[in-house]
Amino acid sequence: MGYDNYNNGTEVAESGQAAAAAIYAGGNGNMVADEQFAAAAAELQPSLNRVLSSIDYDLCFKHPLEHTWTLWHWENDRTKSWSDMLSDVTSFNTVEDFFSVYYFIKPPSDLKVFNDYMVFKHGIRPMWEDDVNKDGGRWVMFLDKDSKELVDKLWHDLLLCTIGECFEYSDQICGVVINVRNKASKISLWTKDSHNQQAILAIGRKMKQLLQLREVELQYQVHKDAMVQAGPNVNAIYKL
Ligand code: MGP
Repeated sequence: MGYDNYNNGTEVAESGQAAAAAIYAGGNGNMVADEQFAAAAAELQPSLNRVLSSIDYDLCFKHPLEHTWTLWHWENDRTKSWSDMLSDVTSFNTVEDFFSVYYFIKPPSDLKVFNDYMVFKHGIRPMWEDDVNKDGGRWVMFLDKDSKELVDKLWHDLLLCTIGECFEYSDQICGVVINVRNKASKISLWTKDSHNQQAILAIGRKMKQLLQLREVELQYQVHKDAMVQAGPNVNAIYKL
């Protein structure tokens, strides 16, 4: 598609030249002026083509992300198992496609309670059981007293930092999740190795700094603990 558009620049320029020549053909019959105009137009044509082509190229060029990411949606339905409530919505691998998705879907503040968004590297399912997550954990913040605007902003900022690869040890990052709940919405960043203390702490400190969390506490919970300690009181192995 990109190259089709790129080539259109030349076509537009050529048709512009033809139109100019056609208009000029109906002129006052001054042959010298006609020839001078034709010569000048021919001389300018290559630069005009280049300008039009580069405008077209800039308009069709998308900025690639380091990874392809998949957006998942989870919605509570008592008739289904937890994993059956998950659906894979779409994937994106450019900045432009990310924003098309981001502005198309509802912000977390417009979601009903017991709805989640998950954005994970393509190929990783947003669940404890996935091979890449099974030895991992998450940095999680509990947003109970915070405004909906702040929750939307934190989600937006964490998404951008994650897909924009702002974290050191970004190979450790699996994805991000927001759980919209009555008691406290939760935003988390999932990492793949809960034994890699150095990477976990570097990621947590960066998250705290980039999102300007100050008083908001971050807790690192291991997925294997979450599997057996269902409920809000999962042990945190690090707190920042
Ligand atoms: P939750 O949706 O992460 O938190 O987990 P919520 O709703 O705030 O509840 P709380 O328990 O943290 O207070 C709720 C429940 O969903 C868990 O107890 C599991 O039963 C199920 N669940 C959540 N996750 C992330 C998974 C998962 O990855 N795999 C499976 N099998 N079940 C999960």
